Amino acid sequence: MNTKRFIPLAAIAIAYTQSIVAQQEKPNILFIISDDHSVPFLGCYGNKDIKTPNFDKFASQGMVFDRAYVTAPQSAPSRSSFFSGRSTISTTMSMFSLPLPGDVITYPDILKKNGYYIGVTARSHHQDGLKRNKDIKEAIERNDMATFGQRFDYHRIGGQPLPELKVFLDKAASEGKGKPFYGQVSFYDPHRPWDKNAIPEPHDPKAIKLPDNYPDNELIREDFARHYDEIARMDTQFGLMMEELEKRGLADNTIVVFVGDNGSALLRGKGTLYELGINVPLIVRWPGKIKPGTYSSKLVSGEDFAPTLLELAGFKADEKMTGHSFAHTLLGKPGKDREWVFSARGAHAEDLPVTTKDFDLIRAIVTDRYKLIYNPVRELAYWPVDFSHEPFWLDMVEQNRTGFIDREWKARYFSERPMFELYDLKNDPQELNNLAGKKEYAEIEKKLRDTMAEKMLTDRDYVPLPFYSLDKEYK
Ligand SMILES: [Ca+2]
Repeated sequence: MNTKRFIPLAAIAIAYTQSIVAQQEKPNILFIISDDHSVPFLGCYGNKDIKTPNFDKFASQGMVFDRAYVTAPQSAPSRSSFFSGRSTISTTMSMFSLPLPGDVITYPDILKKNGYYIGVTARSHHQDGLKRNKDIKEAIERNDMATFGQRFDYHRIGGQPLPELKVFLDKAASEGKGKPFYGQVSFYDPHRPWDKNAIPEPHDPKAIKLPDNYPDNELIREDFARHYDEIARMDTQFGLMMEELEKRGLADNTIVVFVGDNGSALLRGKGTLYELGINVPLIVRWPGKIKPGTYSSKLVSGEDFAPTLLELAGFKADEKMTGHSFAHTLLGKPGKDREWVFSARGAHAEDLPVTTKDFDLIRAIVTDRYKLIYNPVRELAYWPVDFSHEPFWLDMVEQNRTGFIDREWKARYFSERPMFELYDLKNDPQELNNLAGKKEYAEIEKKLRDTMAEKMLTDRDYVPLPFYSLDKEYK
C-alpha cells in the first residue's frame, strides 16, 4: 500500500482550517503612488510652505524615508522595478514604450499564488506598453505583449484614486472573500500640466522658498506654487482614502506604502538622475508593527519593494529579484542595509532621439555620501521632460538665445555635459561641484565606477561600461 497517499480525512480538515486561519492573518497591502513627486515636497520632509496635513498625519503613524531612490526618472521604467524587484536594465524596461515581459515575475504574482486577491487601479501602471501612438498600440496587441489584464484579479486603468479604491475594496470583499488583498492605486497628481485652480486656497508664489541655487523669477515661482497646489489636492484625497480604510475596519491589518514614481518635472528633476529626478517620498505604515513617527535615512531602491513586501507577508522573493529587503528597518530589527542604489535613464515616450526630452542615456550610483553620474551621450542637448512649453522654460530659452542668461544656468541647461559627474552629497547637496577626475577623489571615483560597472554587467546593460583612464581628461 502506498502510505503516502493515505491521509486521514481529519488531518486534511485540520490542515485546511489552519491554512484559512493563516491566510486571514496575512496583512493586506495597499501600494499608493504619486506621479512625479520629489523629496522634499511634503510637509513631513520639513517643507514649511506646502500644505499636506494628511500626509503629515500619515507620516506620524508610520516610517518616513528621505533617501528612497527610484531606478529610473520616468514612470514606466521606474514602476516596472516596483513590480519586478529588478533594475529596468535587467528586465529590458529602460525604453518607455515597452511592456513588461510576460516571463518577468512580479511580487503581486507571488502574492496571488499564495492566496492573495490582487488588483491595480486608477492612473495607468504603464506596464503594458505605450498606447498613445496607434501604430505602437496595434503592434503590441498583434504580438500579444500586454500581460497585466491576466496577471491581476482586478485590473482597471482610469478614474480617480478615492472612488477607485472603494470599488477595489468592494471587489476584494466580494470576489476575494476571505483572502487578504494587494491593491495598487496611482494618483495623476502632481503630473504636469499643473492646474491653476487645483485647490480652493492656492499657494502664494511669493511666499515659497525655492530650492537653493534654483533660478528665481516670477514665472518660476508661479510654476512652483502650482506644483504645490497639485500635491495639496492629492493630500486631501489621500486623507479620505485613509479614512475609507478606517471605516471598513481595514487600517490595522493593512500595510500602506506611499511612494513617488519618479521626481517632479522640474529643472534637474524628472528625466535626470540628479536628486530631484530620483529621490522620492516614501512613507510606510503598519499599525502595531512599524513604530509610529519614525524617520530613516537608509538607502532604499525601487528594486526593494518586492522583496520587502514579500518578506513582511511571509513569502520568499523570486530568485531573479535583485532588490534588498528593508523589512528589518521597518520592523526596527538589525539587518543588512544597502550600500548603494543604481538608477538608469533611457528612451522616453515615442519621439526620435533629438534631445534629452525623448532620449538620453544616464547611469548613476548613489551611496550614503556620494553620487557618480555617467553620461555616455553627453553631447545630446538638454531639453526638459514635460515642461518644454511652460512660460518659465521658454523664458530661459529666450535668455539663452539673446545671450543674457546667467552663466550658471547656461552651464547647467544649455551646455554639453561632462562624461562623468561626481558629487559629495553631504557637502554639496545641490550637486554643483563636479569632483570627477580630481586626484584627491580618484579612489572614491574608482570604487563607484567599479560598483556601477558590476551592476551594469550583472544586469546585462547595453551601454559601454564606465571604465576609463583617470589620467585622461573628459570635459
Ligand atoms: Ca511619473
